[in-house]
Amino acid sequence: MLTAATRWPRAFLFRGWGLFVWLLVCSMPTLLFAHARLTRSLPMSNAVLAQPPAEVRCWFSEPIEVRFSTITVSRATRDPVTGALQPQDRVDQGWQEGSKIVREAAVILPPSLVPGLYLVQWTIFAVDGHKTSGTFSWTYNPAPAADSQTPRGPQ
Ligand SMILES: [Cu+2]
Repeated sequence: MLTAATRWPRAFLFRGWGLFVWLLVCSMPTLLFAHARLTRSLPMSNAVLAQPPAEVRCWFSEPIEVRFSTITVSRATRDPVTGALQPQDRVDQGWQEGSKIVREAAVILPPSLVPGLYLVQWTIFAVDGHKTSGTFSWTYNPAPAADSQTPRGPQ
């Protein structure tokens, strides 16, 4: 028969291990607990586009809660010393219509984009409540070099 003196330490130990294991698992970059990663985007990271895109579309490895997630697209400048991208004016016009829980989501861009460098910043909540975030950038250049990437449509 267990006494109060043996029960309490055991319960405490169990909770301590549970917390430890939970923290360990959640800090591992695996699919075990469905942390959502960005798997694909259009425009692609580092793309140089001759035509202005109408949207920025992102695909994630797990379903995300759109209501608690954000994707913003901003004009950006590159710090000449560090090379880091600094967001300037936000240009996107918010989410496209769609479901509240999706693996694929897009934000609308205005019809007239100024040529330049654009930074996409995403912060998303997977359906398990875990938050992940990241950035990527692309360039709209109406007169690109011959070897530039143009993933979208005919010229
Ligand atoms: Cu997770």
